[in-house]
Amino acid sequence: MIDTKKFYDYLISKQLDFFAGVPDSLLKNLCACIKDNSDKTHNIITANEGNAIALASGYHIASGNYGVVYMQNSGIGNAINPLLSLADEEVYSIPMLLVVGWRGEPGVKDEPQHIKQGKVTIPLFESMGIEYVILDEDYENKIDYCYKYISENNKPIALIVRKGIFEEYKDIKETNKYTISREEALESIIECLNKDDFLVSTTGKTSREIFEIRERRKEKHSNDFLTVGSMGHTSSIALGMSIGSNKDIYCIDGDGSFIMHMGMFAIIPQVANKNFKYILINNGAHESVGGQATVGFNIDIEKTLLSFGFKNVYKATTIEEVKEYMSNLKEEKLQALVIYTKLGARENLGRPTISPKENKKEMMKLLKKDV
Ligand SMILES: Cc1ncc(C[n+]2csc(CCOP(=O)(O)OP(=O)(O)O)c2C)c(N)n1
Repeated sequence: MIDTKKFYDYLISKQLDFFAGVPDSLLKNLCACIKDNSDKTHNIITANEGNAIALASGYHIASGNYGVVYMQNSGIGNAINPLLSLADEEVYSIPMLLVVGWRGEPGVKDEPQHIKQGKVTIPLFESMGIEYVILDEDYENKIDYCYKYISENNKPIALIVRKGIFEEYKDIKETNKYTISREEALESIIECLNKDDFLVSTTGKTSREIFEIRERRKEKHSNDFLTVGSMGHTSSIALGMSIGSNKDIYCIDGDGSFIMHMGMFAIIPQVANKNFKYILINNGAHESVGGQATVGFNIDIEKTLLSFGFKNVYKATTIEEVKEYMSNLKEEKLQALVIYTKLGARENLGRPTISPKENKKEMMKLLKKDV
């Protein structure tokens, strides 16, 4: 294993001191260490991974220094456009170090949404013509190699990070002022739903908690589309479903996911039918991958949604408020509910035991029958 602080210090000793990216559970300790030791202009958690590539590019253009962009391999998709049309050697040729968490590495057990991404991670870099190095204990040599490569070739390079390689950095327990947990909020949302309402929930622990709540309530899962991957796209999936069906579709999003592709919220009110219901669980963090902050508490999400064209936006901080506003959401107009929750989840939280394909199949059967 690698001492996380020593790894960070070695990057700094090479003047690799400008960090940007979206956090990942495999990079949890590294992200905590960067946060603990860098100031906020030198560690920028971006809305999505493409933003981070562009940010590191601008920083390089202005300073001549090299940025470090961290991401989960799920984020490569968001990064491809600026990697190929901005940083690529056939365009502006911009050097930077990519630090990429390798979920779904072949041979390592992982969740369904990571399997294909894990398999194609290396081939994706190969086909983009991006050199890569797999990180191991000999990190000084690996960083030296990357540094030499980017400075000599003016190109990005990827440092691929396997599961469990970074040692535990001191566990910084983030807190906020809210009192209800995400799971409690989800439980009361589900209590308020009618039997023929459908929900689409975001990636991470939200969907895992919903799965377990349904198990506890001895209810089936076929009304819930548990979006296991595709971060930031939950609202678009729900919008598509609300157009394709006359059922009420409740989208349950997270603040990190909302911010990742917020542009879609300018589109939703232009086209959404009254059966699209939006609920955002705002804990101000990417809680599922280690609790790294989002700007969820720095921006006025309620006003933002109103300015995009939502008719009513409610803010709930207690279970009583969640229940009250859930009944308002049933009214036939475009409305949203933003629920503010504390951080944290149960230690023993499980994972859905039905496959995504099975989940989709059951849901489609049900929707078809009810049309
Ligand atoms: C494109 C992409 N980037 C990063 C990730 C890793 N990831 C999974 S869940 C998550 C955090 C989601 O945060 P939020 O929507 O606020 O929900 P919370 O975890 O706080 O409930 C991240 C960054 C991912 N799955 N996909």
